[in-house]
Amino acid sequence: MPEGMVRADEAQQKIDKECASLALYHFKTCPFCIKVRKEMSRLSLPIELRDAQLDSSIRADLLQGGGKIQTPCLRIADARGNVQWMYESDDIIKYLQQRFA
Ligand SMILES: N[C@@H](CCC(=O)N[C@@H](CS)C(=O)NCC(=O)O)C(=O)O
Repeated sequence: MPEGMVRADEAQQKIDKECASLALYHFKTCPFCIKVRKEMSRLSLPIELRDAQLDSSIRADLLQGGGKIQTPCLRIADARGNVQWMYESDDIIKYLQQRFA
């Protein structure tokens, strides 16, 4: 994994808080997921990882919320509790870069 970017403590704490409303549904060995996880590491984003391959309840959440079993999928919740399910590794990477880079 690439070494993550270093931010001032306060800036990183703000990012950590924002990342608490995100979760990445992934398969450990999926190359598209690896690409996204690398970018998360590069940007030092502590986003919760949910293994949709091995954990059947996480798999069920993904199917019910996102509509299909495909990873990676980023679950994005906003302050009002609205939830967006973002598929496609390139779209997820673009989103993370635009929001956090
Ligand atoms: N174009 C998608 C491809 C994602 C993809 O094909 N993921 C595979 C895993 S590597 C998948 O979820 N397959 C469905 C399955 O295995 O049930 C992306 O870039 O995210």
